[in-house]
Amino acid sequence: MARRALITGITGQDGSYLAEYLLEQGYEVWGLARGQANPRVSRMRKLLSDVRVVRGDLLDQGSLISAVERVQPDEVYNLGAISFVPMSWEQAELTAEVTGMGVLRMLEAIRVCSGVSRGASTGSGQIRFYQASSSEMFGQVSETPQNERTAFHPRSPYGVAKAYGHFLTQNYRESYGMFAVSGILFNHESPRRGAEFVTRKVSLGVARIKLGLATELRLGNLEARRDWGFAGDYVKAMHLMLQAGTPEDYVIGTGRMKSVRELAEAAFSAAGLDWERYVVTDQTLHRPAEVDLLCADPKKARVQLGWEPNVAFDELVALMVESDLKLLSAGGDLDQDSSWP
Ligand code: NAP
Ligand code: G4F
Repeated sequence: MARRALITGITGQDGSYLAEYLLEQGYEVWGLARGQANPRVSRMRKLLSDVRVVRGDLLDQGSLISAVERVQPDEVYNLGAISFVPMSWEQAELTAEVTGMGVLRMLEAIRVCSGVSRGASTGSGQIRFYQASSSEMFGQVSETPQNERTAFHPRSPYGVAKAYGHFLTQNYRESYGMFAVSGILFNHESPRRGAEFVTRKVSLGVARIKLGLATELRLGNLEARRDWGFAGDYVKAMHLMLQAGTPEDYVIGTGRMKSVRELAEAAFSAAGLDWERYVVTDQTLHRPAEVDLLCADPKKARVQLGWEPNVAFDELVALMVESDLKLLSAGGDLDQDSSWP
């Protein structure tokens, strides 16, 4: 019988790549979708017609219990979150509820539905749980590169909410013997990345300028450095973590970092343009507290899971620019329905 996976956050970037990958592996894939008439659900259905949809919301415990009861999954991937860091200052309580408490509700749904009790051991037949933890938890980093033992010092309400979800996942593993793991993923991007994140903002900005639809690109802190990889590579790591013999947490990243300035340089250059002529810095885009740098040490994932990233930074940037040039040339815009190529 096909293994069954339930993915929260199915309408997001990672949900789409993970669903595609699991379908290729022969899984029956279910996606949890929220809202009465969520336009992102129809966009997802266009791309992934084989995904089955179950309604539910990370804010609603009962809906998660119903979803788990209905789907009877072998694996649950909790990717749903408010994931845009600046929004977490504007709606800190909502971020805590969705990104933090949502983890508790999902874990409880699994615990209740599978009848797991205290002190059980991680046996076969259990629902395996993946939590989308984040390198934002490292925040003001205490060492570079960051590994599974690096201390957390989150710098945003989002990072704090993710740290709660991370520790709770560990706690359910230790308290109930659940096969519950966290992937501490560093920034990963793609042509399906939300337009609010800096890589896609830049690739879309370059495409608009190249096509004569804009004359400048406004950015915030050009000195921030990130470890950027390709989302398609990272969802494979999520799957590998749930196939491992023992439940453990892993850092996933490339081990290389670039600044936002270098990102802009690479993206404009991919379109044959000089970034300095178009990029304007805007103080209003700076954050109340910044994460200056993030760089992964993915050694544990390489050694224990055999995971390695395949797409390098320059290749990733070029493919995003190329994709946005095609999208905008074909008359696409950023309506929720058409922002995915
Ligand atoms: P994304 O594109 O922003 O997708 C977020 C998803 O969460 C969307 O499907 C959204 O659904 C869903 N969601 C929001 N509120 C919800 C609620 N109340 N109930 C159920 N679902 C809800 O994020 P992503 O880039 O794919 O990232 C996936 C996960 O990995 C997130 O948890 C993110 O925080 C984490 N992460 C991402 C990165 C990265 O670089 N991409 C790195 C580390 C960790 P709607 O369509 O209904 O809004
Ligand atoms: O692309 P960003 O918004 O991503 P950020 O804040 O690193 O968060 C992403 O990665 C996390 C993993 O580390 C995830 F957990 C999280 O869900 C999300 O996917 O910003 C990257 C950097 C920041 O330092 C920001 O200050 O780019 C800088 N930046 C400079 N100008 C900008 C801009 N960011 C955005 N979004 N827009 C700008 O105009």
